[in-house]
Amino acid sequence: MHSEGLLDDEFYRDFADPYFTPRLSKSIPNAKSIIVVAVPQPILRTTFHWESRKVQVFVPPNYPDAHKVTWRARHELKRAFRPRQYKFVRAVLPVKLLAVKSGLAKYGRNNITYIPKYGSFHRLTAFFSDYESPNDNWRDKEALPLCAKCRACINACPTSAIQKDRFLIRVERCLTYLNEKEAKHVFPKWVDASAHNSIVGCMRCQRACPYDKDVVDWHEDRGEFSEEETAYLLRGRFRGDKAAEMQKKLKRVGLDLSIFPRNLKVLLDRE
Ligand code: B12
Ligand code: SF4
Ligand code: SF4
Repeated sequence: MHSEGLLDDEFYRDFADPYFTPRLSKSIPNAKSIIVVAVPQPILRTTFHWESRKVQVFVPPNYPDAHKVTWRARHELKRAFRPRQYKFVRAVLPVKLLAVKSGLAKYGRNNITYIPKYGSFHRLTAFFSDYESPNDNWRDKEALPLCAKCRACINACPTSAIQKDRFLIRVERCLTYLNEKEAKHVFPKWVDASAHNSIVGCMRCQRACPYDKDVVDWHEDRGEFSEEETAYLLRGRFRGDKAAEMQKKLKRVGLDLSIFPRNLKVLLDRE
């Protein structure tokens, strides 16, 4: 895709290694299968106290508990195969593509994957295993049936990253691509202030999708930041013990100091 000019150069440079360069883990040279697991996850809602107000912000599914999800998936796999004992070694691979080509999920036009019941509200994780599957379900990429006629995500996308004339999104326009970068990268002028809707990432295309209608309000309240902590995050210049302590607190809600103060500032300005 990159050699055909379909993928932005900077995006390709940043993500090619490790995600698009599959390598077999050295700890399992005799791997026979790749097992992909989808773990349902809600949106997190976290609170910042600012100027005597409580400002609630969203953290999309997927950002919190990454290690916990992998740990839980491995635990469930081990349990499912008992009394036989197989290895499950985490595989760093393009997991949406694997989930779709193995029949676990389908692609939406927004390029996110969907599973029954939980829609796009899931985290994907993959493992190399020495278990040899008797079945081979490998298939072509498949889109959700409604995508043939629906345009909801195209209309909802605040940066025109999802386009009518191609299935592959314009990643370099995706708000998530821009707001996951370190805070020293300012948002381009063409990003409207009203586009920002989550403290990191973006929920617009998922919220608009009919396949997410049963889960769209599924959220968990987690984390609260005092006026003093909010002021600290808005100041920037994070160093020493205070920064380490704050990093730990942010991790619990799936966040990281690197996106502050930029991402919080745009949400508070909007308020
Ligand atoms: C790089 C990356 C990003 C980049 C680029 C996203 C992208 N679309 O490529 C950025 C930073 C922008 C990003 C954003 C987000 N990401 Co991200 N990201 C990844 C990562 C590391 C690799 C994805 C990848 O392989 N991209 C390369 C492109 C080329 O592959 P692709 O998106 O699968 O594209 C396919 C389709 O276009 C399809 N296709 C092309 N033409 C056609 C035609 C037809 C008919 C069909 C059916 C298909 C089809 O083929 C392409 C692949 O061959 C994965 C983790 C991992 N290890 O895989 C997480 C991952 C994909 N991200 C994830 C999430 C949740 C997100 C966000 C939703 C977060 C958020 N709420 O803000 C957004 C969604 C943005 C979007 N609309 O895609 C989850 C997805 C879970 C899910 N339910 O799908 C993943 C899997 C992380 C995880 N472990 O769960 N992400
Ligand atoms: S909003 Fe519509 S077009 Fe977009 S992924 Fe969902 S069903 Fe497909
Ligand atoms: S995550 Fe947001 S910016 Fe990216 S494609 Fe979806 S709606 Fe557009």
